[in-house]
Amino acid sequence: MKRLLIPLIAATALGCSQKAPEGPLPVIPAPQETNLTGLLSRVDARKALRDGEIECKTDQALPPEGYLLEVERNHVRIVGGSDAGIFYGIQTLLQEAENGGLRCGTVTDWPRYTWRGFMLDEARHFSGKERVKGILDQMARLKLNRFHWHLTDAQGWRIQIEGWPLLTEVGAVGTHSDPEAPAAFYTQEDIREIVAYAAERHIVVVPEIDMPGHAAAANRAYPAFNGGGSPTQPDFTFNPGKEETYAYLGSILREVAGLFPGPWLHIGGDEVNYGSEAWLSDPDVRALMRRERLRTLKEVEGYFLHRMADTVRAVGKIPAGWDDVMDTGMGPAGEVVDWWRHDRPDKLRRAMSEGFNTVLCPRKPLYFDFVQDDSHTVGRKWDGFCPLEDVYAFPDAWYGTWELKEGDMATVLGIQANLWSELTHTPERVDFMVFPRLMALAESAWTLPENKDYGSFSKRMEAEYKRMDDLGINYFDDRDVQRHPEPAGPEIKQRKPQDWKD
Ligand code: TNX
Repeated sequence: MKRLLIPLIAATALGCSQKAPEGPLPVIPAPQETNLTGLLSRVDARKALRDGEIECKTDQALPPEGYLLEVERNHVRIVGGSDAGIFYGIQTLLQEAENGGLRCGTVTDWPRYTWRGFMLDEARHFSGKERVKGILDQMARLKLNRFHWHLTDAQGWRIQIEGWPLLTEVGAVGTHSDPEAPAAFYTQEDIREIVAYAAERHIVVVPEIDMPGHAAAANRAYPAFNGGGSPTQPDFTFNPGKEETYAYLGSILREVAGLFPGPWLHIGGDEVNYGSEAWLSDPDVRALMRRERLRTLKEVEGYFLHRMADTVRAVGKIPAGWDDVMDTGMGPAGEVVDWWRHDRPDKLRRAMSEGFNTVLCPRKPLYFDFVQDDSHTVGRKWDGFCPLEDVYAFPDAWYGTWELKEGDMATVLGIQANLWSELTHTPERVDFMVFPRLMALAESAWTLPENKDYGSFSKRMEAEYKRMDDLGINYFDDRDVQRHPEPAGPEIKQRKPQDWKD
């Protein structure tokens, strides 16, 4: 039996009041089952908060991330299905303590989904180590457990690769709003620090090295592997016709794999057609097409992605990619696809019928670069946007639109929100787009649909708003849209050619 000292909370001398307070347990995400019998007196709670000890143990009969939390007169006990389960039990206890005191009774809890993710794009604008740690703190508290880190794109390459130093010396220069912004990137030491910080919070970091498209920053550094682009997306692709490209990218992926202990390595694979037409006039690609009998650009893309997925497996990782990879003949060999094209439910149906491990992250409602209120002007709106309520209602409210039922969704691993950072150039803007939607995401990812209730969520959010006020988080206040005005977007110095118009 493990004993865990938690300076904040104690089990000694607990006395329960007669009656449990009305209303739901003040915790986000809402736990699955509670049986509450009373509330600790303020004095006892304060004493408990001063010098306590909690009994913690694991029991493998519980779901791995599940836990049982018992608060009795003189005792607090957490049984977790694993250390992660114990950690989540502690998160519940800490939130209770913050929000009105410890309840006596039991909480029996486990997650709906094993993949509860948030993606941060650091290529378009760089957030940096301290901000990322802050996001990981918020995620952990909300029981989110996957941090998808979009580290490379046309606007910047943000991860040091020892074998290819120009990737950061040259490729890390610039942002979406300022192509001349000084180089900003993570050293390998920074990466190790962040990965360890995440692991302490039971968060797995999923690195993404986007290929063969979205590669212009790398191509600025090493033009030898440039596969060309289009007038609006210059130098967009890696060159799939050159054998050297595979060796180059293979050595990058090997270094990346060594930095991230988690099982997944994401190789992007999105929107390749924005630049792949250039391949038709490239002699090396044409030779490849003849040699391998590839008739179309899609087939070239598939050839490239199959080889890179093999490389990912060879370095000991599970390949992950955006749902576009399914169009190139990639089959479900255990890899993960992120379904993002909300207007293509056929792709989701296909992923389900073919048995792809799928993460649901459709633009609507899970792209946090879309605005969350009609009055907002900085961020995407496409025949609608991504309000808090929609994030909360996800995914169940969409099953009808997708023509799918819960029973069809056996290979859904979970859900994820993505913050693309073209227009989030400051911490204030990141906060404004992420909160309070991150709380709704967490409840949608953790809590079973029968235990979700938007009215209860809104009540429990009151404490969250207070806490965010104390922390100085610049959230969007959906109760009073004037309260935190929308921060201005970036001034785009030299707008780079790109795919989006709004
Ligand atoms: C599409 S989603 C992209 C990103 C953009 C985003 C903006 C995806 C796999 N690719 O490159 O930043 O739209 O919403």
